[in-house]
Amino acid sequence: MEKQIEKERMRVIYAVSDLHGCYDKYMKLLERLHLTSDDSLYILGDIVDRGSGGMKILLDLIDRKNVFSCRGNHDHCAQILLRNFALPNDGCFADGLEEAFRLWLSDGGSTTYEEFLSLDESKQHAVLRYLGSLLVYKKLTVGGQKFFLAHTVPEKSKMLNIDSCRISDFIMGEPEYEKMYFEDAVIVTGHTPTGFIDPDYTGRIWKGNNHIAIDCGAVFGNPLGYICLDTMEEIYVE
Ligand SMILES: [Mn+2]
Repeated sequence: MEKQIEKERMRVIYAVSDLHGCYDKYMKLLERLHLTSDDSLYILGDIVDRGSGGMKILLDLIDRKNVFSCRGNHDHCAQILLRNFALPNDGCFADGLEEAFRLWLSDGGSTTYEEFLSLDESKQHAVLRYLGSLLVYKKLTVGGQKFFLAHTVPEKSKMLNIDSCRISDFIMGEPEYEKMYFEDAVIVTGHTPTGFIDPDYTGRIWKGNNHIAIDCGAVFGNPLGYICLDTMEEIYVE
């Protein structure tokens, strides 16, 4: 009987975002979750930049079968700019990217760039392949509730016509948190530290208008927050 109950344990789905190279908090999160092969964790982008452990996180993610990652603006820049500026004999297609490279380095990319250069060639290619495989967004139904997961979403009028959206809308769009986009689906995003949505929510998950914002600003010294989509429980890793 006990065995049967164990067997019927539901799969559990979690979401976290904006790890920004915080390798220690990422490892603590995994220790807390005890993911079984039936469970899933979705990382909603910005794995790299600012913190110094982005490459270590990516190399760990490559081998995990039940952790899925969406594309954030920092991951997107890292993929393009590392390929053009950090690989030997490359740079021949980098014309016009120099300004983007300089801006990226000053916006948190320098730690990623240095960490990438310290990897051996096979790991560099593995990291670039993984960055190239990131999801733009993911639609899920959990316990009958629909979810839309992405690094960010564009304004409501664009989002309601999703087929005309561009990839950039989901990696650097500006959500209208004050508007309800969908009656029947919950949007989950990172990208904007919750303290910028409402200062009262600094370091905590923000919820409103069928939208859950989960970037608590872990790289700025706040806890790493994550949410269980089955129970809506919020959990925080210091
Ligand atoms: Mn972002």
